Amino acid sequence: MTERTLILVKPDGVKRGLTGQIIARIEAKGYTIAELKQVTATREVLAQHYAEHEGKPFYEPLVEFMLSGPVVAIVAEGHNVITGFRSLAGTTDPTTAAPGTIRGDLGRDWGLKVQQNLVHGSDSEESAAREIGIWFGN
Ligand code: RTP
Ligand code: MG
Repeated sequence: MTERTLILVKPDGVKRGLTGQIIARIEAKGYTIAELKQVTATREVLAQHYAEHEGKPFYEPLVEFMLSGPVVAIVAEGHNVITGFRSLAGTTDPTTAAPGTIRGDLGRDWGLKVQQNLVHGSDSEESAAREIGIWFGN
C-alpha cells in the first residue's frame, strides 16, 4: 500500500552535514520525497511529537537534544515506506545498529545523556498521520 512517513534528520545529522547522504539513501531505496523543510523545533512541537515518551528518564535530555539545532523534516512516500525507512535507519542504538543502515554506518555513541542517532522515522500508520500533522499541518 502506498504510504507516507515522517522522517526527521535530527540536529546531530544536520550539524555533521549528513542530510544529503541521508536523503540520498531514501531516494536510492526508491522512495519519493513529498515534502521537505529545515526547521528549528519548539518545546510545543516536541511535546506532541514525543508524547509517548513523557516521564521516561531520557525524555528531558531528548527534548534538549532536539532543540539544540535545526532538524530537517521530510515526508517520504512509497509502498511500505513506514517499515522500509525504519529498516534503512537501523535499530535505536547506533553502536549496535547493523552496518548498512543509516545509524549503523554513520552513527556512534558520543557519551552523551541521550542517544544521538541521526534520524527519526514514524513507527506505524497512525504515528505517521499524527506526526505529519504535527510537522507539516494537514
Ligand atoms: P525514533 O522514534 O527517533 O525513530 O527512534 P526509535 O523509535 O528507534 O526510538 P524510541 O524508542 O521511539 O525513542 C525515541 C528517541 O529517544 C532517544 N532515546 N534515547 N536510553 C536512551 O538513551 C534513549 N532511548 C531512546 C533516541 O534518540 C530515540 O531515537
Ligand atoms: Mg520511535
